[in-house]
Amino acid sequence: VVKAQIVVTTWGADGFQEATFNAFEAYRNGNSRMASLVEGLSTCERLQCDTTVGYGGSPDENGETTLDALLIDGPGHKMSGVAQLRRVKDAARVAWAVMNYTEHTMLVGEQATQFALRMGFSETDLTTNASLEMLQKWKNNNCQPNFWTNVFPNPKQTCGPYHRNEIFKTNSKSEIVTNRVIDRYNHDTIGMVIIDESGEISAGTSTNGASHKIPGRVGDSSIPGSGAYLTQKVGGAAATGDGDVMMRFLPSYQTVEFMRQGAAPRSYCGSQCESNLRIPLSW
Ligand code: SD4
Repeated sequence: VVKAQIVVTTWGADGFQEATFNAFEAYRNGNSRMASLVEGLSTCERLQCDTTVGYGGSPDENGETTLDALLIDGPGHKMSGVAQLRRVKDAARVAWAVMNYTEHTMLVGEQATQFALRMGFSETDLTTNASLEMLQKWKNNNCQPNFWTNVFPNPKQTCGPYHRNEIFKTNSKSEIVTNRVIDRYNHDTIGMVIIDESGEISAGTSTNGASHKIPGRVGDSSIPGSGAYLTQKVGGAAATGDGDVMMRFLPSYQTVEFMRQGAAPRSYCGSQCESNLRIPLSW
């Protein structure tokens, strides 16, 4: 572990840099590592980084935006998260309240919202004109009646990319995935790792998850070991991408574990690294 004040964040544009800067400034101004991490993640939630963090992005099939966040603090291996948080903008701060005011590690869905409201967070609609537009565009492109049968999706047979059904086979996620190149424009989410001058680490994530997901879906970002992980005196990692695949392999945990065994941090970061060592994402 490097002993210095370091803030590392996923991505470099659309608010992510401000998030990094704000976290660093918060720490330099005397705030705790965790407070600084939360400040960084909250910056992205406020700025709706890439529309993939915070309100007004990645609408589910019903058009609702929900939020996932995870926090990990090195000393004591403290951890807390929220998943599918509804109608509250501050996912990272709610996750922090879970850490500070409960003995639990994760709260989900409507009950996470009720907890947040009891803690004094305000309730607000996470839908925006932009997210409604995303929903409409997707419906126009994908939810047309089937060409052969002229059947429009019914409740049992919907057109979303995350359903496996016969009629709307061509919308299946696997086809979308194989047809697309993964680059910075189609996966995002903020993941942040902070290391302080004594080598202590905090890490966390915040996201509004996958677009057009089936309501109720929990992604990788709030799952310990998947969205982020750290081991004191070894290092931290955070991951973004196709959460439905990633969460099956705990890539952040695996990366830190490889580092614990002596691998260089860049060794296991994936196809865009120089190294050909990869986290196995298939079995
Ligand atoms: C998820 N990994 O929910 C997150 C979000 C993401 O591109 O990175 N989307 O699957």
